[in-house]
Amino acid sequence: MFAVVPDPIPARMKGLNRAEICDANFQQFVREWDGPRDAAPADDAAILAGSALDARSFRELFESQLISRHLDLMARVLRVQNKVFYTIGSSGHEGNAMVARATRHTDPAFLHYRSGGFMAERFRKVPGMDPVMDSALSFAASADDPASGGRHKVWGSKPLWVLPQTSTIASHLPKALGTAIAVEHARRIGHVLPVPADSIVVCSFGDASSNHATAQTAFNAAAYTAYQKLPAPVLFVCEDNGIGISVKTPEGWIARNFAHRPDLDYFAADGLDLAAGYGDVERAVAHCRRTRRPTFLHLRTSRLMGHAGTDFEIEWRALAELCAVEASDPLLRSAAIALESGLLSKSELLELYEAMRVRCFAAAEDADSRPRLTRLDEVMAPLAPYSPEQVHAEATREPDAEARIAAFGSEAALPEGQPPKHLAVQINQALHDLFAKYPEALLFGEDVAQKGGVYTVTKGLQKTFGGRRVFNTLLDETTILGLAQGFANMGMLALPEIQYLAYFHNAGDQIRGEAASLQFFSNGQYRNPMVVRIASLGYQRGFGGHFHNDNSVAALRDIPGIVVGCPSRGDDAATMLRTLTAMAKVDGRVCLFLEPIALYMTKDLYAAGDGAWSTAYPPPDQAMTFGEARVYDAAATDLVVLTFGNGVPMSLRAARLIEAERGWKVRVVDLRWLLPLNEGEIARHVGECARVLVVDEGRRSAGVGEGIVTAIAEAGFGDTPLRRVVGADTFTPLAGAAFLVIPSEADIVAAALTMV
Ligand SMILES: Cc1ncc(C[n+]2csc(CCOP(=O)(O)OP(=O)(O)O)c2C)c(N)n1
Ligand SMILES: [Mg+2]
Repeated sequence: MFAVVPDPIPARMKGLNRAEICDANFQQFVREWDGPRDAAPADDAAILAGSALDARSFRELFESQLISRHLDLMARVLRVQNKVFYTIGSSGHEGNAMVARATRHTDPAFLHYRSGGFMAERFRKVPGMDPVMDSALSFAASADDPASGGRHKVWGSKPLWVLPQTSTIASHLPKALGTAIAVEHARRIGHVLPVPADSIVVCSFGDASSNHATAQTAFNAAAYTAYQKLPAPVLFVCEDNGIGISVKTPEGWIARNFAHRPDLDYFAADGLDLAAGYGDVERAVAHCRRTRRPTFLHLRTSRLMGHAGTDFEIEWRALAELCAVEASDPLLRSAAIALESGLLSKSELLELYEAMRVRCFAAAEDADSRPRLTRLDEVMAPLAPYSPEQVHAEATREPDAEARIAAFGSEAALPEGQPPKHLAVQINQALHDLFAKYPEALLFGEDVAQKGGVYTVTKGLQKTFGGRRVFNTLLDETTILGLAQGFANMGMLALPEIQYLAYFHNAGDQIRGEAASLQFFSNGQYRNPMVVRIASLGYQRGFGGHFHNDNSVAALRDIPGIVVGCPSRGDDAATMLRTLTAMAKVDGRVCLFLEPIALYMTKDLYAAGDGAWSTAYPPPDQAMTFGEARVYDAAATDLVVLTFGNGVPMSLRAARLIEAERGWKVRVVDLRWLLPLNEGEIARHVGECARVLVVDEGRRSAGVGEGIVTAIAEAGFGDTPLRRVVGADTFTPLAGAAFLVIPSEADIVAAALTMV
């Protein structure tokens, strides 16, 4: 408590607008200050006796605090004039500037939304940058905003290594940990990092957020790493203001929960008092950098002016309590330090305060006059870049011949010289090829290493390429996808495996909210390229149940910006993997590769032993064009079946029966690319054929089939006879009953025969 709450509380402090009250409190506090004053310290002398902070550092930190505070005050005023579009502020958290001062601008940072002080301080580290103007542009959602190009108010900066963060609570902790692990992992595979090798990763969040499952899994994974004596130099900064929106964190809970966690080294610092707190912040940072261990910095803060501009605390919180929080304002403490140390006089202090107000308002008015995003194509420009020529060139670029021979064991063992093979083998071979091509490729997930995955698809990779490039993770999909983002942030090629599609959904926010959004919210400045392999879909015989036969492609279909590919045979898998990897490398795309489990071992198509679903391995100079379908019997025009995955071999078999029954020539189109759907290709086939059948093994609602039908209708083919064969809107049961809920060959034939 830096100011005493007057009793009784004067009328001025009962006001509705707490921003105005904090503002007035500061001025009154300075005017009424009558404490002792020292002679001003030299720049490099301690600001106060016993403090680890020198006078120059204090002066700069205090200025960073003032920048942050006046940006908040400005936002509250200009929001109502529609000049600013964001009012979640940093007031009470300005002490986080100390963390920025004690770290480097090349220490990657993933920040809490109350990081105005941190940002203002980090801006000092690169000459010529203006924290006030840059922040004002972001508050104003101007297209000139250097962080996100006006897409969102984020704390982000390319030159300052602040990766922009959306405000899904705790969702950034796994990728922060992943980035810290990646900083250390680079050395082990000879990868050149974009930041110094002794960098640490800063990750801040609130006290309430620390309870989130995503946060807890990151703490656990960090400790799990450190327990094995593996480095994970992440500095978790918990900015504890004692509350989350309106729910108080139980007094003492953060210390209780974190002070004694094994392998998460706990430090506490007073974020409300620069003179007292700085030494502790420095110690935590130095510990993290030196020991490379996950470090937890518990930073005391307070929350002023409500959760956001829309939060009228006075309506739900006792006035005395509110005034007590406001009395703990860290700027009052900084003012006291400045006065007590003799660094500033009262009038100098008030002048400084007012000058910063003027600067922030001027910047905001300037920002308001700058262009905003006014066209959809501008908004979406960084979301899903695609450079067809470069992708093609990259996808067909052959790996070094020697590296291939080493990967496959001998020239004679090169897969293109082998007899036709099924899907699982060819994915395995394609992965060997990708590893030969990209020394920075890493494959990781549950059981992928020695065992080679549940279906042995990655078998032999670890043996060939070593445990540094192919490794098991702990059992947590959120961490797997956080690691993928971390490796990608540090320039490596992440090939995470998710054991089953159901378990992707378990951690989907890491892709939906985080990885897929990075290029969008950073205006294309940051990217986290990856190819996520996921064992997917139903139709497994003798191994079933819902979770091993998950067919919810629907849950992926509305994730903006990602690419979802699903091959149905081995050669397509190889060429598609090359294209996805090239899209990741060239355009930074986040790609999902759905592997139909039930087709992994399928060798035959029409009859046992016909080998018709085994294919020759495409040499490494071949790749699939993004969006291109595979068409079976392109000359057929009586009926077209639009399908993917397990639907492809089923439809091919059904086609024979339909032809026998009706005499129709049937065209089967394997769409292969499920997101985005190639609507032009769909329309072309429908336009050329008399009837259309959509076979979608996913559920009826929201599945790929709905997208196909919409594309057909929108292309103007609403009159073409159409049937849809889809899964039921149910969970998948065990054993034979599983086949009741998904389309069968008989269903496909029956649907076709209902058409005239
Ligand atoms: C996953 C998720 N759940 C809920 C929210 C809504 N929400 C936004 S901020 C917040 C409280 C966070 O409190 P704390 O972590 O203590 O941070 P503070 O705002 O106090 O700095 C909540 C519940 C969210 N953004 N994300
Ligand atoms: Mg809080």
